[in-house]
Amino acid sequence: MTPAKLIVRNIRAVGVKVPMTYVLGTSQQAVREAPLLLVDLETEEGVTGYAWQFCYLPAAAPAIAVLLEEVLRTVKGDPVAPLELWAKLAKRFVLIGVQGIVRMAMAAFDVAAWDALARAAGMPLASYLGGTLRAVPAYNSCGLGLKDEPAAVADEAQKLLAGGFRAIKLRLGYPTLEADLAAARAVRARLPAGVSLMVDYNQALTVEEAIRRGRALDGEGVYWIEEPIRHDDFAGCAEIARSLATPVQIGENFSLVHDMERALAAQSCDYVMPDLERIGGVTGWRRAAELAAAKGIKMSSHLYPEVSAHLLAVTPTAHWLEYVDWANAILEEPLRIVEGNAVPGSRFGNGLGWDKLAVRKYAMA
Ligand code: SMN
Ligand code: MG
Repeated sequence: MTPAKLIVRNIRAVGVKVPMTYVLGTSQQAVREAPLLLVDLETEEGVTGYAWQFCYLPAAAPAIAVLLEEVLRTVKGDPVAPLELWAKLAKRFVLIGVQGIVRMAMAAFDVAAWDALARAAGMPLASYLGGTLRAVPAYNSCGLGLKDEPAAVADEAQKLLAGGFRAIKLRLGYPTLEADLAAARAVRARLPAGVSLMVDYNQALTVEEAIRRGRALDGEGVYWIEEPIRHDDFAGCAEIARSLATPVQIGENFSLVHDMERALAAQSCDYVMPDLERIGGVTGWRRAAELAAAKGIKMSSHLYPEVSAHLLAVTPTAHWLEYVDWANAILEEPLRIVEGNAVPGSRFGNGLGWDKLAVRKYAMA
């Protein structure tokens, strides 16, 4: 059998603003609507590959769409060969820099390219990458933002256990250590035994304060402390990781694999959680997974649960899938959660497909 040959024909990108079931109240900003960019890679052969991207700010959606126009100008007519196209695009963007939203546009294209290849081969992405489609342990990362009352956070935590989740993530970074502890204790007290609690500071603290608050949390049964300080201070993260009993988790801000290499060389964390669209799409994720395996570090995902479920199935040190329901409203087939595991459907490719009516309803103006 000759492998299917696909040629890049067109990229379509549509911005949507989807209401979130739970407000994402981080220490930095509260997000109530998810600005998503839906990316379709069309090939001459009629196979289409899909990716969605969380844009953080609505303004980034049209900006990334414009960069995807430049991606298309660069690779139109080329065979869909993600490694080669990544290299070609990296050269095209070298002067502006393969970072920020340039890198996100490249990553969205890469995710859609791998999807098209797996669809053309008639295989789920995990199988196409040499693994087996399987259920992946997931934590519910919806909601649990900063709130005025610890009891309100605990009420939300209880709702988030629906679906049989065995772990949830609490946002911290209140004005005081006491308020952090009150929220963590209120949630912990409401969780059944055996349910893990991760906490995420979203870079709110200084090194000194992170050690102070982290030591207080050491006695609270927290599963990991995420991004306590600015994401690129790897020496500071290393000092915190050395000082605390609770594992330190970072990675959603790793920009491509070389950033993760620097983080691991600095021993800045106990666990890693790269973000599909910041680490460099499927191509970047696979490089990160090899690196994590070589270093023996457990690797979780950040956002993008549908595609990450496939990728964690081929990640040797796979740890937790971060579940968010943000894309459910516009997906033909939302990712299923069964007894706390993410269970990918048996569709070909990464399983994404748009509910066209919903896309029209939530389209950005
Ligand atoms: C997060 C994710 C997406 C936007 C803001 C914050 C958070 C997480 O850090 O890890 O889920
Ligand atoms: Mg985080």
